[in-house]
Amino acid sequence: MRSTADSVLQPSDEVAEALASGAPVVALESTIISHGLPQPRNLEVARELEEIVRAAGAVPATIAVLDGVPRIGLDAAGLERIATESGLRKLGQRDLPMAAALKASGATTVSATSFLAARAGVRIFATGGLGGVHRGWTVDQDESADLDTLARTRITVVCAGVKSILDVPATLQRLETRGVSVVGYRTDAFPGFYLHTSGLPIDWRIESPEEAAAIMRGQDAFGGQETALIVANPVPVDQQLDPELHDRVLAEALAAAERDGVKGQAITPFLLGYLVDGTGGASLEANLAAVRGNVALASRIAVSWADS
Ligand code: PSU
Ligand code: MN
Repeated sequence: MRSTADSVLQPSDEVAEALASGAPVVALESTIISHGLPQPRNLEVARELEEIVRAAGAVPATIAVLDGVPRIGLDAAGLERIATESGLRKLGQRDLPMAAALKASGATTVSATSFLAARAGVRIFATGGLGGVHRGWTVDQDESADLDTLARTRITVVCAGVKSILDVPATLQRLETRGVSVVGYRTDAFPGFYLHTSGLPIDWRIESPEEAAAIMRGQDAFGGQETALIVANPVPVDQQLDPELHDRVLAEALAAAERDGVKGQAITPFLLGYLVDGTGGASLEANLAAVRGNVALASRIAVSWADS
């Protein structure tokens, strides 16, 4: 028998009720918890991010696949599983049918989370930094599936730009080519993930969550291709990683990845982990500051969107 998206996705009761009544919901991804942050801090962070959403008057929907079932909103036991279970896979959008058929469990990346959130009817999503074009693309063509999904998924992603381990100018170029709208939140510069700025300009700037909601209404009104809106929200200057330390340790991390032949799905967690160790944990604090700010802003956008 054929099944539809509705019968495959499993929203939590709380998320299902919120969606049915038009209350604000914010999607949160699980790869950052399972593969992007060290244990045991990751479980505290998973809980804290949900609290930030609730404090703003919205409902958190952390997304992951458990035993083959895409969950839209996790209970306490589910959160604990994604933070502590060994052998959890990292699932992009293309992995979802296999995970479902083979009853696998895994954390969802920006691509899988955006895809599932949009299908469940969740319009706003917060993460740390997007994936993008990797340095060395000319040799191995490693471009995160995040970009392709965002080029054909109607979702608003609040992020601190793209991860600084990437080729940031090439990633911005790809977003332009693929027609993904990008706005800076109270900034004219594209954020640099761990850093307040990447040094690259953005064409559009907004000052309020209401302006983000207005752009979203505009996307729907134009009715073109179902693209995403990226709201780029920089980590505050006083909470960023020291730029010199960042540049030095990142150069070491990239050299180590090259030397060890780290590629594909493993490269992003490898580089993020190297930065945490190499900066004595300072990159972790900057990453968390960025994510917290993004979750708070996404919640305000969700509230504004629900009111509009
Ligand atoms: N943001 C963070 N930490 C992370 C990620 C994002 O602060 O670990 C994850 C996201 O899930 C993103 C993924 O989709 O890294 C990108 O992986 P890849 O480059 O293999 O597509
Ligand atoms: Mn990749």
